[in-house]
Amino acid sequence: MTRAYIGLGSNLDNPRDQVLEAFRELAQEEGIRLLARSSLYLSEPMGPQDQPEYINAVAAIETPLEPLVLLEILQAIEKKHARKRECHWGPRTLDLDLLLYGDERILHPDLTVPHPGIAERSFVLLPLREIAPGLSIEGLGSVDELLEKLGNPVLEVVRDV
Ligand code: 5RU
Ligand code: CA
Ligand code: CA
Repeated sequence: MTRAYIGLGSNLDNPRDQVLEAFRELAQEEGIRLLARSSLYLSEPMGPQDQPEYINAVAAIETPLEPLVLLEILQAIEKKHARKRECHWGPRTLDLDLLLYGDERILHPDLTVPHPGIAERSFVLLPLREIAPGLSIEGLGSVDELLEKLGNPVLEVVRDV
C-alpha cells in the first residue's frame, strides 16, 4: 500500500461543488482509501490570468494501485465532470493531479511525480500542509520550508457546508 496525495482544482460550473463531488468519487473508487481531505482554498489563477479564480484542495489516499493505473482513474473522474481540453492551462471544471506517490520519483511520458511546479504553488502547499503537517518531499525539502520560500502565503478558506 502506498500513501499518495491528489491535488484538486476547479474554476468552472460551481467549483466548490465540483471539488466536493470529486472527493466523494475518489472515496468510492475501488482501490482508493480516502484518508483525509483538506479545506477548500480560494485562489487567484496562476499562469494565464484571464480566467476565474480557483477552488483548490488536496486529498490524502492510501492505495495498492500502481501510479499509472491511479492516473487513469483520476482522468476518468475528470471526464465525468465534463472536462474539456480547450486550452493548455485554461479554465476547467475539474483538474486532478497526482502530486506525490509515496517517496517515488516518476519520470514517465504521461506522468511526472512529484508533480512539477508543486514547490511554487501555494494552492497546493497550503492544503497539503493542512492534512500532512511536517511532510517532506523527496528532493525538494519540507512543505514548511517551501512555503517559507514563497513568503508564507495566505489563502482564503471557503466554507464547504
Ligand atoms: C503556471 C503557473 C501554470 C502555475 C499553472 C491552477 C500553474 C492555477 C489551479 C490556481 C493553473 C497551471 N491557479 N493555474 N489553481 N491551475 N490558483 O489549480 F498552476 S494552470
Ligand atoms: Ca493542476
Ligand atoms: Ca492536471
